[in-house]
Amino acid sequence: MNAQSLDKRRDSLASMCDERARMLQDQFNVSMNHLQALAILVSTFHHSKTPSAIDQMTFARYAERTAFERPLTSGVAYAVRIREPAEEYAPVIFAQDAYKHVISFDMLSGNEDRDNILRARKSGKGVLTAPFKLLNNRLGVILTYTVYKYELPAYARPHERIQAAIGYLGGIFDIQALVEKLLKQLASQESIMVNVYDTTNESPISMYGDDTGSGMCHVSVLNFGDPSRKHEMHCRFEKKP
Ligand code: WA2
Repeated sequence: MNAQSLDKRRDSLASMCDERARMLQDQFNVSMNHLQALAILVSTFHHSKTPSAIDQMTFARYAERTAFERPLTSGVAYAVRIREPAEEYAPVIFAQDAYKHVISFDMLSGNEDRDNILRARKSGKGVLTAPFKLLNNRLGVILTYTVYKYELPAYARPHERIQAAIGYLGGIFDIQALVEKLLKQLASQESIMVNVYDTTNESPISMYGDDTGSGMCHVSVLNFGDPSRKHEMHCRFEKKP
C-alpha cells in the first residue's frame, strides 16, 4: 500500500472510531443524568414523605418504565444507609426486577461497591467502579449517586457530605451486552473491531471486545464523567477473510 492510501485508511479508521466513542460517551452521559434524577426521586418521594410514597413494587415499575432513558444500564438499585453505634451498613431496599436478588444485601460488604459509596458520598458527584464481576456473574460497572438528608451547596465540605448521606443510588452498566447493541446500530461498509478499556491503572481492564488483533489501531479517549477513572476505545479494521 502506498503512503497516500495508508494515510486515507488511517483517517477513515480514526473517524469511525471517534464516532463510536462519541456515541458511547453520549449514551453514557444521558444514562448518568437520569440516574441522578432517580436519586432525586427517591429523596423526594421516599425520604421526604411520611409515610414514604415508594415501595419496592412502585420503584421497580417506575424503573422499568423509564429504562429507555438509561440506554446503557441493565438495572438500578437503591441502598439505604443504616447507622448503628459503631457499625454502618447499606442494604439494598429497592431494585429493578432484573436485580431483585441484591435486595437486602449490604453494599458496604463488597470492595467495589464499598469504595464507590465512600467516594460518592464525600464528593457529591456520580462515581464509577472499575469493571468487576457482579453478583449475577456478569462483568459490569456501577455508577453511584448519593442521596443526602438535605440539599447541600456545591461548596459543601467532604465531612459535611459524609454526615448528611442517607442512601446510595446505583446504576448497573452491563457493558458487554449494551456496547454490542449500540455498535450494531452503526452500519458501516467496512466493519471494525472495537475494544473498550478501563485504563485507570497501569494494566488496562478490558470492558468490551475480545482483546485481540494487530495492525493499524486508533485510540479514542472516552470520558465517562468520573475524573478519577480513565477509559479508552481501541479500534482496528476487521481482518479480510
Ligand atoms: N447491584 C447489582 N449487582 C451487584 C452489585 C450492585 N450494586 N454489586 C455487585 N453485584 C445500590 O452504589 C449503590 C449496587 C450498588 C448501589
